[in-house]
Amino acid sequence: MPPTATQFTALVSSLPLQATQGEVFDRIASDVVLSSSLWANIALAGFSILLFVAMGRNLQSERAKLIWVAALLVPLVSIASYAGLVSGLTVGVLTMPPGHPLAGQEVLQPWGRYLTWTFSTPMILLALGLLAGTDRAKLFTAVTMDVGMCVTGLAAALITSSYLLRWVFFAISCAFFVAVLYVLLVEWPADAQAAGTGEIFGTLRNLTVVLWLGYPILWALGVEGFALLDVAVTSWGYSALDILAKYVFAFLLLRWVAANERSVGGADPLAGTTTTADD
Ligand code: RET
Repeated sequence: MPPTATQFTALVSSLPLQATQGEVFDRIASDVVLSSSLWANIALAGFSILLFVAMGRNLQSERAKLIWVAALLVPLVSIASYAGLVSGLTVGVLTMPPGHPLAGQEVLQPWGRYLTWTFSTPMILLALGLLAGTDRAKLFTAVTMDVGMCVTGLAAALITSSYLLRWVFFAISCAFFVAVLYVLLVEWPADAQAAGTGEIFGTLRNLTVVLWLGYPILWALGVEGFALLDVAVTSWGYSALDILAKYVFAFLLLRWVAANERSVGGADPLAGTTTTADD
């Protein structure tokens, strides 16, 4: 017997990602804490784009320009990311699996965040790697491990079939993250020292490592993991981390590059420290 209209509505609304965009949009708009966490970033990303364009307009060397474009792409990706979230396009409604603290309940899942990190975080690493004067192999390692971290983090957030598998993907994502941390903490400091950018690299590396560690912690404490924090608070947590890890990071980087262009100017931006020292 085909389902009645009421049964059908109940069935559809219990399926993940099946709430209409309009419904999700209304739910976000009616939650002041949640929507302000998104709009604050749209405003800051817009401001950062204008500021960064102005800061980089006089750069001459190829490496400095590459760092600038990478830094500029961070708020550009961000504004698109947050516009996607606020519109409801990249926010789903998930029913959590048995075992999860909110098992059987429908929760809003702003999965677009994880998707767009796949594009923004490689830009942060590209800028840092260029600043450190690293080579292609290490840059490739950092960026691919980082993309692995974001994509498996997205999987962890979207799995509704098994609570265990959410954590399995969380662990896989953490393993990728360890590789990124290794490059940041072990490989690049030595490169930056050799390239003469050790001090600023050290500052930005510390900022990055400390803030990036906040993301998996928030995932574990938020609705995705142990659900100790609600959706709006989790969203503000990510937004606050984003403000520091993206706009403040990129601002400090660009300010330094604009004032010290000679220190980062090499003919081949990805030649590694040995070659660029001879340029
Ligand atoms: C997830 C959950 C799974 C485990 C790990 C994570 C790490 C995320 C990080 C995100 C950084 C994002 C930034 C965005 C700026 O645009 C995916 C939360 C390790 C480190 C800096």
